[in-house]
Amino acid sequence: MAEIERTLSIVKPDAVSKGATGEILRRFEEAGLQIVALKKLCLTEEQARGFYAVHRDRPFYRDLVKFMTSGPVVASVLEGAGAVARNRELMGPTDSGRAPPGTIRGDFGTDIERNAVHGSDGPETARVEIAFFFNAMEIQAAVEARAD
Ligand code: 3AN
Repeated sequence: MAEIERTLSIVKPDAVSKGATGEILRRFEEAGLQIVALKKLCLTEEQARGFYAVHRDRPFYRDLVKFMTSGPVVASVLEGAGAVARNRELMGPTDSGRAPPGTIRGDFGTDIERNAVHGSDGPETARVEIAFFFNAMEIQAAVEARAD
């Protein structure tokens, strides 16, 4: 049995604007991933630049930041057995143009930039990315509520 992990998910502006947020969150829950924290927000340019800082020297960086600040996003912390890999399976490959039907990127994305969702690529990245969007109190409150 895989270890219980947490991962960060972002429903990106393309998927939020087409009304796919509910269906995407439903797929997480159906796959056994619990939503332990959730928020809808608009990223500032500075926040988007910071979140994608690892890509700052890539040619697509400017467009990526522009896209990620083009409308609201829905960020969540997902928890479950092998959550990082499970979420990446549900998302499908980065390029929505190549992602198979049945994956989130295949069903709701358009291309490699407008690809509907982000998901952390490993447990350590997940810790950093979760802390970028949520403070400890926001996550703890949800976990305690669930235990009642
Ligand atoms: P993933 O999100 O699947 O881990 P990364 O980390 O390689 O993929 O890329 C981060 C984000 O940068 C992607 N979700 C995508 O939106 C964007 N991106 C990656 N490669 C390209 C590219 N060649 N052109 C445009 N955008 C890209």
